[in-house]
Amino acid sequence: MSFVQNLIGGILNVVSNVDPGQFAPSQPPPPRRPLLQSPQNESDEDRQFRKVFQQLAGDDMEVSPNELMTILNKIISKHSDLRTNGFTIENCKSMVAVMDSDSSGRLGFEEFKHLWNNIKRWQVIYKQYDADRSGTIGADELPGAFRAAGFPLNDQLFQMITRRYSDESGNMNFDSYIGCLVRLDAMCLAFKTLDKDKTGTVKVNIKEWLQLTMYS
Ligand SMILES: [Ca+2]
Ligand SMILES: [Ca+2]
Repeated sequence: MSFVQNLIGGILNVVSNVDPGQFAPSQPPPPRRPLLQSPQNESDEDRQFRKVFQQLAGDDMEVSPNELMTILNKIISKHSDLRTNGFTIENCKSMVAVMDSDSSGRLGFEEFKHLWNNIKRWQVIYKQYDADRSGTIGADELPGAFRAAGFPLNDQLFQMITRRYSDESGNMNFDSYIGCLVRLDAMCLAFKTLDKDKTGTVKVNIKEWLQLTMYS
């Protein structure tokens, strides 16, 4: 067998005993609506969030990868219990790409709110599952944390994720953890969207495959 066949065979073995029906990706953001036209029944919290968003996004009313990086790094500097080397521009570009449902290259209000709510929820889980209070998620803490986030993966997938997102000792920093979950959540959501008849398999053509894998 060639290297590529081996590689693909390996990936299929890892993925084949995972039931996508068990995954609980977050709900997709609702369709875009005019930003300044705030709905009548908007809650105080939503109104507050809209104001914050307007400040963060600047005149174009959209959050670019650079703006996202600034925001996230400002926030984590206030949380000493979250160990991180800081969010990199690559990480932020990737997060914007997978969350950018209208392909504008930046995050509009609903897209950003969706990401924001997920980060808030995942940050609580991170602290909760950092059992030894090291500020990182160790390989032994990872399965519990990801299950709590709605992703009961199998051991092989957890090993793959550790290899890709953790340091050499198997510890995952907060920035990698968020980057990984944003991607996992978006990919599971994309799968569910493509798997219209809920058979657990999807059929994609090369154009769809490349759109999904290259803009991420
Ligand atoms: Ca967008
Ligand atoms: Ca830990």
